[in-house]
Amino acid sequence: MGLKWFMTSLVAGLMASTVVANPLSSRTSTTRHKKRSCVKPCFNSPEDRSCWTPGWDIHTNFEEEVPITNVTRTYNLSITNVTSWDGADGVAKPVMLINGGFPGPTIEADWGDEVEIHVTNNLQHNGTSLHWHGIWQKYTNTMDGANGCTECPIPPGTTRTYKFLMRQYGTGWYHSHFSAQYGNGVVGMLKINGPASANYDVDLGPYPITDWYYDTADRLERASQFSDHGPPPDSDNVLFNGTHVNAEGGGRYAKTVLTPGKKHLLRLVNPSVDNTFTLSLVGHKFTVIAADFVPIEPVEKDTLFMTTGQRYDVIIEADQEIGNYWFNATLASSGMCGTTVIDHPAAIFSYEGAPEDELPTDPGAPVDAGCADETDLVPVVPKSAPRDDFLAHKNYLDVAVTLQPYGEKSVYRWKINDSDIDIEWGRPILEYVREGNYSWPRQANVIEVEEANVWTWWIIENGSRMPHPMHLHGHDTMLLGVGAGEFDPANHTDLLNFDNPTRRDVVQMPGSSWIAIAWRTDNPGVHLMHCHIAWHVSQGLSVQFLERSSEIAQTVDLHEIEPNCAAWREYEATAVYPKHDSGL
Ligand SMILES: *[C@@H]1O[C@H](CO)[C@@H](O)[C@H](O)[C@H]1NC(C)=O
Ligand SMILES: *[C@@H]1O[C@H](CO)[C@@H](O)[C@H](O)[C@H]1NC(C)=O
Ligand SMILES: *[C@@H]1O[C@H](CO)[C@@H](O)[C@H](O)[C@H]1NC(C)=O
Ligand SMILES: *[C@@H]1O[C@H](CO)[C@@H](O)[C@H](O)[C@H]1NC(C)=O
Ligand SMILES: *[C@@H]1O[C@H](CO)[C@@H](O)[C@H](O)[C@H]1NC(C)=O
Ligand SMILES: *[C@@H]1O[C@H](CO)[C@@H](O)[C@H](O)[C@H]1NC(C)=O
Ligand SMILES: *[C@@H]1O[C@H](CO)[C@@H](O)[C@H](O)[C@H]1NC(C)=O
Ligand SMILES: *[C@@H]1O[C@H](CO)[C@@H](O)[C@H](O)[C@H]1NC(C)=O
Ligand SMILES: *[C@@H]1O[C@H](CO)[C@@H](O)[C@H](O)[C@H]1NC(C)=O
Ligand SMILES: CC(=O)N[C@H]1CO[C@H](CO)[C@@H](O)[C@@H]1O
Ligand SMILES: [Cu+2]
Repeated sequence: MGLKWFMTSLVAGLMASTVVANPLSSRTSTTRHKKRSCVKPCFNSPEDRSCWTPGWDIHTNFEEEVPITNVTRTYNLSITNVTSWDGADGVAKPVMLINGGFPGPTIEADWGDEVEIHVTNNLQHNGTSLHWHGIWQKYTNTMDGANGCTECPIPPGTTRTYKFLMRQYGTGWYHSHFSAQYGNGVVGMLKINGPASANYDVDLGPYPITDWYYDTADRLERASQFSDHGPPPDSDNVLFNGTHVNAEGGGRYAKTVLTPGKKHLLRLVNPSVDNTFTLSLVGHKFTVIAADFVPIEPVEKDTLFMTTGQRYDVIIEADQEIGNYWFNATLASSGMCGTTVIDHPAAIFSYEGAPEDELPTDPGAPVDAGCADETDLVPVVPKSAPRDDFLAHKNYLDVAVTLQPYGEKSVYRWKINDSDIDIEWGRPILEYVREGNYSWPRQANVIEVEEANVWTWWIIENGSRMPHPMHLHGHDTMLLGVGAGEFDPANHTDLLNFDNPTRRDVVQMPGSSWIAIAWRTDNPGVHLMHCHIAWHVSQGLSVQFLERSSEIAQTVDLHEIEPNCAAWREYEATAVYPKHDSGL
């Protein structure tokens, strides 16, 4: 560690402001939370990753405090349409890319930095909008990138700037929220440096594992809604860090180099449109230290289940013989959690000094893959919720798949609380809020949550055999419990955990089951909650929570969205392609 780095950290740490800018001034809290902070000055190093800078560490309650650095990191992202691209697995296909690659550039920042991201839509015939998955956008709701909810899509040929503070740290990703467009490749990673709950030597960075289809997401989504079409398509490949061999024998395996004897931090991300994976590395274990953007008490796993949208920060210790090892992504045999035509998708983890051109030889023990979320994920910063309040104030949201006539045919629609969402790109709910107009269409699926700083309770019941990865914008959800069938308050309340349960931003709701989740109304704004299977949200599986609507205008300038909305409405009036799904 260089002296310059040390001095910079020291100065930044000493100057770090102790009060988080809070536009709701009546609620500004000036009291520092008591932290188990280091007795010695706290610096992040391989010997102590729990430290960050003096006064800031893994125990800091990051929901309430941020080490504001006054650093702004700037990125330019350009989204283009490429009719034939073979840069992933060697098979040419139509894509939409960010700065010409898949995944797009990693947005990297330190905890407490601000980012300013200029997004230019260089597509000819699609809008776009970029959502920063897992970032709460507290007091910056207009930056959430959920078109039809918090903004209008960015029309072709124009640029919009997203600017926000990194209140959280860890691993995330960003993606288009314009229909199923992210399935065409409009995806990138977020890496926010901060403390960690276990030590490591080397940060290997983000490692996305994703399904990959040779047809376009637009065509697949349109086809998969028809009842005579059969189940959603198999993915044609699974990419590891953007690459893999293909079914015809071309392409190449992704290869990651490990330093013998060292501990490596790997930031796993599942940016799929449909698939879930159970991950394993032959001969090695994963020490899991974060689930989504929430640091957890370190827990060791031989295999790790990761549904669409989720992330895991894991530490891999290179303590085996020097050699090449398979890193496998196993799919559930039920087919309910996605399917692929590729046999045993895998990547290579290679120790320095191992033979360069040899494939690993040990296939490892077969992995028993299911569709259920990991358990035993205990957040480092504990949060508990009041059990008594749950029974009095719980809400039900039932999910059901229905068939609706569509010309001569019929199409699937995913309903939640009896309505499939259908947002209007040119009329985001934030615009209604600015106008004080509460007469949005029923299919905006708006749920108003007005009371400030209270827990809200949601029991989501699943009327289908299919599991759904449920993602909430604007908050981490507390997962109180999961069970089969219908939720029965008399029989099931005792099974719920209110004492520091798992918190994260995507939870897997199993088929024919219920989940009980909770979140606190500490973030005025419009926040989507949706299934992260692209086909399901396209076909309606989403609501938008309108939280503390009367306070939103005190936290963000709602006029900010208007120039882009005006440009979008002008474009949409003569657009080549019409909107053909929920818009999300
Ligand atoms: C950031 O700027 C604020 C306001 O100018 C200042 O009070 C604070 O000390 C600065 N923090 C750092 C780490 O430079
Ligand atoms: C972004 O683009 C602008 C305008 O072309 C340019 O001035 C700036 O240097 C670019 N910034 C980065 C970080 O690439
Ligand atoms: C992408 O290019 C193809 C082929 O040139 C064209 O048909 C399609 O409309 C374009 N899509 C967008 C969104 O620009
Ligand atoms: C986006 O572009 C694709 C072609 O690239 C097209 O199939 C689709 O309909 C377009 N969607 C919208 C809403 O413009
Ligand atoms: C992922 O790929 C990028 C670009 O090729 C590379 O720089 C990075 O090291 C790779 N990450 C891992 C964990 O292998
Ligand atoms: C891992 O992938 C390799 C290469 O496809 C395969 O031979 C091996 O059987 C797989 N192992 C597991 C545990 O899935
Ligand atoms: C579900 O929809 C009904 C009818 O629109 C509404 O009265 C009810 O409040 C909704 N449920 C929730 C939890 O918002
Ligand atoms: C509210 O917005 C809707 C949809 O744009 C519009 O039809 C209606 O007239 C507006 N209501 C008021 C009171 O402005
Ligand atoms: C609770 O479960 C028992 C056994 O499964 C069942 O007989 C009983 O009806 C359930 N209670 C309620 C209130 O549904
Ligand atoms: C809302 C809803 O459809 N709930 C169903 C969820 O699944 C169980 C078991 O299949 C059914 O009993 C519920 O009716
Ligand atoms: Cu779903």
